Amino acid sequence: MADEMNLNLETATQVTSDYGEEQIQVLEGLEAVRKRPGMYIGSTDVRGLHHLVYEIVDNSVDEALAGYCKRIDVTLHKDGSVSVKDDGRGMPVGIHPKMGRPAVEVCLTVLHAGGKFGGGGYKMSGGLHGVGASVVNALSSHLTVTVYQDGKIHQQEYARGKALADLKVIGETERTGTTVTFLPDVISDDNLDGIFERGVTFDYGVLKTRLREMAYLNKGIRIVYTDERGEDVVCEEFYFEGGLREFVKHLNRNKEVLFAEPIYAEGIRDNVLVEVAMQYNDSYSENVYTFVNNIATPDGGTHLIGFNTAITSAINDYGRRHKILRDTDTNLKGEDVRESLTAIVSVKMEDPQFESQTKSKLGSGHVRGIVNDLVKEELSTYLEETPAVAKMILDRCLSAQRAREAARKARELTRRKTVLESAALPGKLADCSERDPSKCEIFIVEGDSAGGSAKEGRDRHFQAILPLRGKILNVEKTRLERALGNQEIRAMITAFGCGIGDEFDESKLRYHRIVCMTDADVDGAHIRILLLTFFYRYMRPLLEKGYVYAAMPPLYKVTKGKTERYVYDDDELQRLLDEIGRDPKPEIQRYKGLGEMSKDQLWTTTMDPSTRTMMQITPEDAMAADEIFSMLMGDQVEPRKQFIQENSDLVKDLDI
Ligand code: TSJ
Repeated sequence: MADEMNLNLETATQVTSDYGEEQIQVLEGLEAVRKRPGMYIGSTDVRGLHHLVYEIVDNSVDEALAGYCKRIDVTLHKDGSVSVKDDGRGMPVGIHPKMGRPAVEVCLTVLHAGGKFGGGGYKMSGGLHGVGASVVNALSSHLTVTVYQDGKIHQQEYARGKALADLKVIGETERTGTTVTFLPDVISDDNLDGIFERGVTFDYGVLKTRLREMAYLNKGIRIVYTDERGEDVVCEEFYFEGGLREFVKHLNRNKEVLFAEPIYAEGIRDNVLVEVAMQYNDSYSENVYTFVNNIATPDGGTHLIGFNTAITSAINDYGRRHKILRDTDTNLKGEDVRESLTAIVSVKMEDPQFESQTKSKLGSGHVRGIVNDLVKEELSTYLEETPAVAKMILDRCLSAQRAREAARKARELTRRKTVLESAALPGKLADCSERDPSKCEIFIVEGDSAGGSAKEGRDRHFQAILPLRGKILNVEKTRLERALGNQEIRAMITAFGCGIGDEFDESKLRYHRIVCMTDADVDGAHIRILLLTFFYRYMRPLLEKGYVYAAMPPLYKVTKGKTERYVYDDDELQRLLDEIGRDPKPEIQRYKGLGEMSKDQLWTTTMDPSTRTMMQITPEDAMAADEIFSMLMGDQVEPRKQFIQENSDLVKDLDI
């Protein structure tokens, strides 16, 4: 590590005695980048284009991490170029001893010449590509670097990686810093030798998300993002004093949280900087995001393992010490302590090792112990010092543990039933006589009375009826896992015959149309949301293959003289009244539930394939339901009530 720069140059040039030869090697290096851009930036589409910006911004972020830069400006210009400006020390302009050229020029023209210039500081960011500024230069039709240093402004320009002239002093200044402006080499009619696909341009939102993430991951850095391309200039500033703490709050912004301030730990050990923020919310999902050198590691790795082990052990230890976990209780598992948890684990280190080619999983072994030790110590201290929060966390984890146990038992029950095969069909199921699944339909009907009408009204050759009692959702909180323990849900699983989750087997499905038939009111919508959420999480292929439908029962029956008309919503009712007239008064019957319809009415309006309307439900519909479900099942009753009242239409129309 003593002089990474020299080392890199040696590999890049091999023969270092002769300046001319070095220059030739340098040019060949950048030619290689233009020949195989994908090897350096992944692709030449819009994603590759954005990588250029990240690559340059990383240099300024490194300067900030070294403690010398407070603000970074990123500006998209009208001509397609982009500027990155920082207020750091300014790139070194002195002559590089081996290359005999200014260090800034070496950095921008020699492949892999990034990193250190002899001084202190780490190359922390840019783990994913980290290919260096010279690659960006090689892939830009034009690039200008400006260095503000020691009272002078230095500038040099390049085209496709080659210097157009020597670095020159162009003026005087009081400030310090570095600005790079570059125009990506995009193919066009005027530029057939370009690199990037025709028509690619910077996406405001994509860059915004990444720059904001950078600001969250590096507390105290101010990133000012300006888009000058439109008629109005757009400018946004990202600055988070709390860093990861604010990141976690942002991720939890739409959820109830267990305690207001995220738990935060930070420390540096063996040259590895570790930062962690965590906060529980009222959902039942786990959201733990990990980063190495500001790059996401979606497949986790040693830092994640260290974190998981640490929180599991710290929470168990606390529970034992304070007798919240009794001697007879089993230890909480990792999944119990991570349910409802939102957390960020960020490590910054030199030379991280990855397990996969895509760098999505950290492999460096020593990081496991470092993160584990630090998080365990800090979290244990926090729990001891904050007993009220500790109690809430333990309660939450214990309830997750109980739910896990219940879910296991429920799964065993349903599994046993599928093993017993058709003999175990639920007693309430009125099955059809047809055995070819492609001809069979099953109506899931809310309530026993509607179930009764449906059983009488159906065509028993191909239509099966499974009545559900509307009870499922009257409980304040329902975990899906707990729903699995519910008799009605179990009846559904056995009736369908196709199993759930990992054991799902489409070939065993007994009906190719699964129709949710619920009342057109809030309770009905509620039940439908549970059903869709359940399908979405445990039987998603059903939705993907288009097997799931919502029945469309009418809201009104309008009778005038001898004509009867069924009406499906309020707008339609008004239109009909306009059409047939309101004098003499037509008789309007409003159906409050399916149970109010006679068997014949139910057949004609909702079940008869030749007259009914049904909505096929897509996985996207179900996903929306799943999200709403999480909100509806939140801890607080009031927001839920309010949501249902305000959105009864939306809830009702989820499947439309
Ligand atoms: F590399 C680059 F051209 F892409 C680029 C570098 C672009 C931008 C916008 C900024 C930078 C940059 C580099 N900002 N700050 C620095 N800092 C240094 O290069 C630097 C300065 C001083 C010392 C030292 O040890 O004295 C060391 C370094 C690495």
